[in-house]
Amino acid sequence: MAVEQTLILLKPDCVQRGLVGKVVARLEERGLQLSGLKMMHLNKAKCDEHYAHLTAKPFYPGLVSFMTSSPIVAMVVSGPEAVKVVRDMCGPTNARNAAPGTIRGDFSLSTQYNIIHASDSLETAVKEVARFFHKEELFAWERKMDALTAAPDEKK
Ligand code: IDP
Ligand code: MG
Repeated sequence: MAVEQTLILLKPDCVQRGLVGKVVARLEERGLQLSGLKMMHLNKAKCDEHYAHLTAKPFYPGLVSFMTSSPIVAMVVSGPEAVKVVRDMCGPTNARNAAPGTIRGDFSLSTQYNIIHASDSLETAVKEVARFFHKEELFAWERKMDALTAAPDEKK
């Protein structure tokens, strides 16, 4: 099982509602390792690049205003199959369909204001990590508790 990195954005609703700590805690408690974390203000150009697959959608102008309305927190976490693990922790896009226990299912009632972005595949994750983080902002560090987060063959 490969150790992967995935990109997470805690959206303006998450920051405005004071939920950053709770969401970061869930990721840490699951055993994912923080590799990078910073606050930033998205601009339209970055939003267009990040959501290129959605620019033609009728809701896109609203999505840009939302995502650029106030700061976000960008994070990279790593762990075995981190891309799928984090997507599963988020739940589906429409938070009303998200199961209790997922981040969207516990903290949101909205399709647009759904708290969190997470990369949807390993290929996307590689691009998204590079889109939001410079190499020197990412940290490969030895975490002492790693002997207990997964068996050795799950972290190759
Ligand atoms: P994802 O965040 O679950 O990967 P995407 O389809 O990639 O979902 O959409 C990106 C973001 O665009 C969503 O998280 C949400 O904020 C917004 N969005 C997606 N679909 C809709 C919609 O139908 N109405 C309003 N906003 C939407
Ligand atoms: Mg997506």
